[in-house]
Amino acid sequence: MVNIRGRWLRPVVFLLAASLALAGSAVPVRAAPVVGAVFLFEHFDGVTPPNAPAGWDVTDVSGTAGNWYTREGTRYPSGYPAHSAPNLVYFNSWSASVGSASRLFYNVGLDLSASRDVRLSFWMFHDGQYSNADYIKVQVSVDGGTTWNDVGAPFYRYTPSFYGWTEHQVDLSDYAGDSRFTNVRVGFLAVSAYGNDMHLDDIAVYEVRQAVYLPLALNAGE
Ligand SMILES: [Ca+2]
Ligand SMILES: [Ca+2]
Repeated sequence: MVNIRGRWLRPVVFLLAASLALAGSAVPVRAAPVVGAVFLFEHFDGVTPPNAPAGWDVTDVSGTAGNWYTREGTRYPSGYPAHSAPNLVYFNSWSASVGSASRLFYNVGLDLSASRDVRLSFWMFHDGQYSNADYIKVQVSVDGGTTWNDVGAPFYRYTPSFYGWTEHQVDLSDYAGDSRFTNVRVGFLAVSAYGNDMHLDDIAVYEVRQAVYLPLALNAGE
């Protein structure tokens, strides 16, 4: 059972309630997108730091100084809690020399073949301390982890005058809805520019269902 901690259940319940409240209007209501199947949700809170949860692996892509670890709260900058307590996962760009790169990836293939609209979301801690261009790229492998493709734009750690968690989303629909996509691995390539560390938490891969129409049958019997 995937623990989604009510994060998405609340909006879904709200939308259902809103649809029911409008049922008497007899006008079809188009609701906002809602979450369907959840293929992966990782909050990193079930392990003792610095260990990684089951299924998660790390590989160096450039140099060997880069590493990913779990931790209670941020390291550099220090003193900020995880997005979901107690743990987050971080890449050591504060320690690893410029250009060091390591991939954190879920080494279990996801079957996205039956879902058309799939997204990856995650929370990233941004800080305004050093303007160094440390960044993370989402990557996908469909051949068991041999080759990896970049998906979407990079996410830079540095954000002027800001210290906090931001949710990011990446569209994985190019890797879903086709029989080729029964074994999809997702990863995060971190590249150091020797600024602060890069911290992530609450990584999810899920299906989005669009265009929920009000069932007119709700009005039957009135
Ligand atoms: Ca390493
Ligand atoms: Ca967490």
